[in-house]
Amino acid sequence: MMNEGRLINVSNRLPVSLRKHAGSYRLERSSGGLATALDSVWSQQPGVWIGWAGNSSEAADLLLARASRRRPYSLQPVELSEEEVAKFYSGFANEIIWPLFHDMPSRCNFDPEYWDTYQRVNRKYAQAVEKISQPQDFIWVHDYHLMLSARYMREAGMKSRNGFFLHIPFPAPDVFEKLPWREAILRGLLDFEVVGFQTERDRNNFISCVQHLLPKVLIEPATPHMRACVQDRQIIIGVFPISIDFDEFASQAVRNDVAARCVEIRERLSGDLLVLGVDRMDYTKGIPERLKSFRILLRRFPELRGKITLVQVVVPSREEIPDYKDLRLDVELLVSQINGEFTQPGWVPIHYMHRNLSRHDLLAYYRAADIALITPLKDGMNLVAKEFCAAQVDERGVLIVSEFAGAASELRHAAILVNPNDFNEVAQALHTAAVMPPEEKRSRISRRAPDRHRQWRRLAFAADFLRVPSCPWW
Ligand code: ADQ
Repeated sequence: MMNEGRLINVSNRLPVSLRKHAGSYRLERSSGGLATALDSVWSQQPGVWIGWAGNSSEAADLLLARASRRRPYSLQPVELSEEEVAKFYSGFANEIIWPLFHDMPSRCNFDPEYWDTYQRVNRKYAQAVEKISQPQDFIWVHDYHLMLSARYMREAGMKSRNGFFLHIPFPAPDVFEKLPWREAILRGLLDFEVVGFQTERDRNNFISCVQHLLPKVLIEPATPHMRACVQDRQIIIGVFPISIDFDEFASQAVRNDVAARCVEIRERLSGDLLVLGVDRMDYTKGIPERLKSFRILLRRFPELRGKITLVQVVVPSREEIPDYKDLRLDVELLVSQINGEFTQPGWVPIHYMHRNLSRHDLLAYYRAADIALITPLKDGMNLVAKEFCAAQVDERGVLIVSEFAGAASELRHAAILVNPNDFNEVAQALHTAAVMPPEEKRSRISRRAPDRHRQWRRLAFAADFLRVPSCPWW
């Protein structure tokens, strides 16, 4: 480490959330990709993580302080009122930016009150950072909830260097320009010193939006990155595909207890072939579309009935938002329709679980699966695809992945790529995977990590981000 300051990580949520059960608080791991990815990056790193803990009270603060003592970094909660949670988190972040950035503008609710609260809460996070940071610290802000925070840190006179990483896609200009506050968001992002994206596609979209909506900003190459010049400031715009801890996943997957659980799972399932879907319950993950593709498979290839089983695991997510409640009903209806159409004595085509799996069980399912079916309609990266690859210690699984997931560009040599909106194509890909000879499966999946030392290294993502010229940290 070259810098003497601390790393201050800022995200909407902390990696742990406080939940109230029977009158007392409990700490749980926050669900979702950001927590998984950053918790693994940060596991050895001293510093401070600032974010919302899901609840606040004296008892809750005590639990967080205790959790901080077990980690190399401390957890610093930001308190949000019920109204702020409704209008900032559920409202602006998840009813406007989330659907818009995933190319679904018709799902957006452009309520102007959401925008007011978004600005106010971004200021609140900036104040929380200001309170504990020193000039030599590096402030690393994560994701679409906090795109304006650098503006407020600058207004407060803070001198620490900072960077921003977007975990979700960035849309093309024809979609982004629908946002009523489009220039303010772009200017807010350009208030950071480094702006990072998951893929070239996202960075190119961001640059096109800047060129289109802020024509006075000069964009030039700063190999391997790009640079935006705003008055006397220079902002690095880079691509930093998020990585997982490949070696840790692989070494856990090979453990005897995981292998034993994997055997148990396969014995309990009646079909010969196990197809696995693992997702947060989110309309961007393409779960209903995947179920419809599976139905087409069973209709077109009757010889697979009784032989192929889809295990679909979904972790509950954002249940307070109406679209998410509707999605759950749609998914459950489709599962029961398909099971109603095809179930035979001794075989149920879809096993559906609506819950969080432990890491141990998740790894056992990854190992037990013959095929991983990962078909988001759009996704920043998709860590499930990478986790499945890392768990392939026997090199016998086939990965089918959507061409609209960020992970597709890195895994294209190992996976079968599909358009998730083309149900016939997905059904055909499933059939191809189902009849694929073992040598071909092995040869494909062995190409999952062609450049393992760069792409999968434990801290590759963070190291690359923090090594850019304006933050010589690592
Ligand atoms: P997410 O949209 O949450 O992340 P993803 O990258 O797939 O999507 O991560 C989901 C995480 O949750 C994975 O680590 C997975 O193992 C875990 N998970 C999912 N279902 C589970 C279940 N039922 N039980 C237990 N664990 C489960 C956002 C962006 C992504 C981006 C990540 C990281 O939307 O595009 O890849 O951030 O940058």
